Amino acid sequence: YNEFDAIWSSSLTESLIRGKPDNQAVELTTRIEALSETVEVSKKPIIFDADNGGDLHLLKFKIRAMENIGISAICIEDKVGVKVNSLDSDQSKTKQSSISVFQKKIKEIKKSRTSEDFLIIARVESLILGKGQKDALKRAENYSKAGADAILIHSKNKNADEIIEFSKKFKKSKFYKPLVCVPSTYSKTYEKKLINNDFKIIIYANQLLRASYKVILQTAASILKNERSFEIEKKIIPIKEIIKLG
Ligand code: SPV
Ligand code: MG
Repeated sequence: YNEFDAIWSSSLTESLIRGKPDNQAVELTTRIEALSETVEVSKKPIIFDADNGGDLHLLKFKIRAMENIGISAICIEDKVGVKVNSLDSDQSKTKQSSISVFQKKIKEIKKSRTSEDFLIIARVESLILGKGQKDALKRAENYSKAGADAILIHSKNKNADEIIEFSKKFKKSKFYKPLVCVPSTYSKTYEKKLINNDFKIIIYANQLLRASYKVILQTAASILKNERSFEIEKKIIPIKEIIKLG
């Protein structure tokens, strides 16, 4: 059946499945190592959400580890300090990186990768932080100049207007690079509209975990209430099907 083209290794969902918040409590190294099991069973390209990439002087080792394991792309976001998930309504503690510091990280990744097929996606948080189109554009151009292969423009608006406006402006830039978006809050927007506005990668960052978590909670509640699993059986995948998944 229809399949997704790639896997997004989300910092949010990789943290939540370990019972931790999306604040870099789960070390990048732990997440990278865990993905070596994913590549044993999947041929799909993996885009690794590396938060802000961590310390500049340690980045080269992480890049080597990612490439060795078979990860296809790294995505780093221009935040510094204590991390708050971008979709959180309270961004008062979030600080954006200076352009030059973030450029250094992009250059370090570019220098460290052994293959140009390992892509660098630079994520601009300006719209999340209310800094406006001008700031977003300036950053995207500078990250592109530093060597980013693609730009992720993030937004937590209810519609896609601001990222489409960004796309139209960035398209005219001589530093234009392919665009990536994450339609979590603007879920009413059809992919077609995003594709028609030049987005090349569309990431469904958390929907599958949200789906499974809901049923996991229902299942636990049902077993605890009924003191048997019979009542929930029709809502969960039959044993004879799940044993065939491996
Ligand atoms: C993630 O999935 O961890 C992301 C996307 O970075 S967001 O949660 O919107 O920050
Ligand atoms: Mg993340």
